[in-house]
Order: sequence, then structure tokens, then C-alpha cells
Amino acid sequence: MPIANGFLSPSQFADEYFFELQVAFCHECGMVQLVEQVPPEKMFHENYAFFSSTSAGMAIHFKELADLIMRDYLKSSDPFVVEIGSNDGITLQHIAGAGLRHLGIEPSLNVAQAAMDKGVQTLCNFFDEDLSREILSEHGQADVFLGSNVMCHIPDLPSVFAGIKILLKPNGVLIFEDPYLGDIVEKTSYDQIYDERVFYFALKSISHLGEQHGLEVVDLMPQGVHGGSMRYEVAHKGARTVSATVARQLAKEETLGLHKPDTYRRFRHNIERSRDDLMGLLHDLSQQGKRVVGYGATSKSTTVTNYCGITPDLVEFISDTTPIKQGKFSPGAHIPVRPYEEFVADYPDFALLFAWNHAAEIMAKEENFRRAGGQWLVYVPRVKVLK
Ligand code: DWN
Repeated sequence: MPIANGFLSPSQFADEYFFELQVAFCHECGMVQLVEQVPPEKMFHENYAFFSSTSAGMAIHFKELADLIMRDYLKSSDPFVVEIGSNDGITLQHIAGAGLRHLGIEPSLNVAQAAMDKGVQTLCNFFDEDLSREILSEHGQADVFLGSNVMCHIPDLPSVFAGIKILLKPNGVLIFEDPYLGDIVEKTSYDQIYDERVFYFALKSISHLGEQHGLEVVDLMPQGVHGGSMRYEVAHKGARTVSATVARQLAKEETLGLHKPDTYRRFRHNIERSRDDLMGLLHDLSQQGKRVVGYGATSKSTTVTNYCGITPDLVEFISDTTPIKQGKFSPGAHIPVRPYEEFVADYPDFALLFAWNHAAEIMAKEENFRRAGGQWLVYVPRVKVLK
């Protein structure tokens, strides 16, 4: 597999970086993770292609998170909020706007700059235990430590958790969310698996990780975003009451078989069937002379195009609203990425919805495509055409 967000120009094709995408499962702690890990600097840098604020739905989701934090978690006289992977400031901009002390930590300079332009104080760096000590001496401990869609991206999680242990006030909380393993397996959303995401969390694996650092999950809340996510609330062990939801979710994971190898054998079988169905459909449409365009040059689309073998003769281009991706080619499969305006100017017969996690938002705004006779191709949870 190539770098999921490594959109490139033809002059870079010859030197494109590839690695082996292989996923493993730990029988003891239940962690699911990549075997070969791409060095973080290859993925997160000054030309990072993903800006969190490109989806209106996500902007609402993270405003609600910021409002929740300001309402329920910042009771001290001069509260301090830290967020890792703060991207373009989608959450912290609201904390900053309220005049509260905050610090974003974001290793990709271009998205960090976008946050700073919004008035979000941001440190361009990777967070670890050493950095937590520096932050502690400069700002003191945090009331709330945030991480949205970032924790699962960090290879040295023990160092991150050790840093959080140091930086969190005695009654402080770590609130983080990531795509949930249960949803990935249930929906056969194998495209959630790519280089940036080293880990695929369940409550069991997170509880185990926390325990090793004197932290514990005190609550958790499923989130509808990004194809099914889980928000975990973690505190110093014994500092907060543990919600009954924790025991219920652990039991649910057992029932789902999330910690049994057979579950992953079935997952693989379902993935292979999904690939065969999708390729069968795309070949049929190609033979009928239909135009198919991809919608959303997501990180996930890199997994789908490369795993299934989707080539530019099957998908003419991928439409995306992100300027840094436009005019480039998709990683590995080298499908052109074009501005959204080209999709609207000449609607294809079919749109392959790579940004399926934003389906509600996208379908609502693409009524004209549908009225013009356009049809959606989706592949999560199974391959089908939406008329
Ligand atoms: O964990 C991660 C998740 C949360 O975000 C990161 N590793 C990277 C990123 O993953 P992704 O690229 O799969 O995220 P999205 O949000 O599914 O990407 C949507 C893409 O589609 C963006 O490039 C923007 C584009 N888009 C569009 O062209 N029109 C999105 C919407 C909503 C639209 O209407």
C-alpha cells in the first residue's frame, strides 16, 4: 500500500513509497494493529492533505464537543485545555474564542498554520512524554486533554499515555475518540485501515493500555461520525466514578466476539466478497460504457482502490473540495483528483462514494445529481447502487 494521503504528481510516480499493510490481533489485550508501521514523518508534514474542517457535519460535531467541554468539564478558576492532533483547529477554535487557556499540538505545519490563523495557540510537534514535561513547566497541568482521530495514529502510545498521566490534573479528564473496531468489523469497512492508523481500538484494548499508566476508562459514548466512532473518557485511577456503561460495553464486545480470532477470519472473508462485488459492478458498468467518478479523495479510498485494483479506466477521476489534493493523482492507483466543480459541470452516470462516512451531508447537497439521473455506488456495509 502507498501512503493514504500521499497525493502526488506524475514526476513523483517512480519514487512512490509503498509498505506492507498487514493487521495483527493480540489475544491477550485485544489490540488490533498494523505490523509494519510507516515512519510518522512520511505521513504528517508541511503538506498534509487532510483538513478536518472540510466537512460541515464534522464542524458541527466538534463545536458540540467544545460546548460540552466548556459546559461540564472546566470548573476550575483558570482552566487549561490541551489537544493533540488539533489539525486546523476545528475544536479548539471554540475554546480559544471563549478566551480560555488552550494549547494545540499538531505535527503537520500546514494544518497547524490554518489553526493559528484562527487564533488557536498551536505547537507544531509530535506529542510524547518529553514534550508533556515541557508543557507542564510552561503552562501547568490540564483540566481536559483532547484527542480526536489521533490516538490511533500514534505508534508510541505508551509514551503518549505516560505524558497524559503527567499533564492531567488530579481530577482532569482525557477525552478522545477514534473509529471503533466493532463498527469496522460489523460494517466490513476495511477501508478504515491504512498507514496513518496504527491501532483499531476497542474498550478492552484501551482499558488495558490505561491500566498500565494508572489511568482508567470512566465512561464511553458511541459517536455516529466517521463510520462509527467511540468517545472514551479517561481519568486517573480512582479519581472519578466509573459509569455502568463500561461494564456493559465490555460484555457487548465479548458477545460481538471482538477478541476471538474467528471474528477476524470472517472479517477477511467479508472483505474479499466486498472487493469481488465492487470490481464486478465496476467492470459491468465499464462494459456498458457508463461514466463512474469517485466522490471524496479520502484516505480510505487509497485502501479501496489499491486493494481492489481500481484503475483510471474504471473510475475516471475523484472529485474533492480540498485544494491541496486537486490536480494531483491518488496514491498508488494514480486516479486523477479533480475539483468538485468538474463533477458538477458534467455529472457522471455513477458516483462511487468514497466519503461514505459523510453520506447524509453529501446526499443532501447532491439532489441535482440524483435529479439528473445520477446514481450512487456504495460499498459499506455492502456493495449496492442507490437509485
Ligand atoms: O483519521 C482520519 C480521519 C478522521 O480523517 C485521518 N487519518 C484522515 C481523515 O480520513 P479521510 O481522508 O478518510 O477523511 P474524510 O473526512 O472521510 O475525508 C473526506 C474527503 O472528502 C476530504 O478530502 C474532503 C472531501 N469531501 C468532498 O469533496 N465533498 C468531503 C465532503 C463532506 C464533501 O462534501
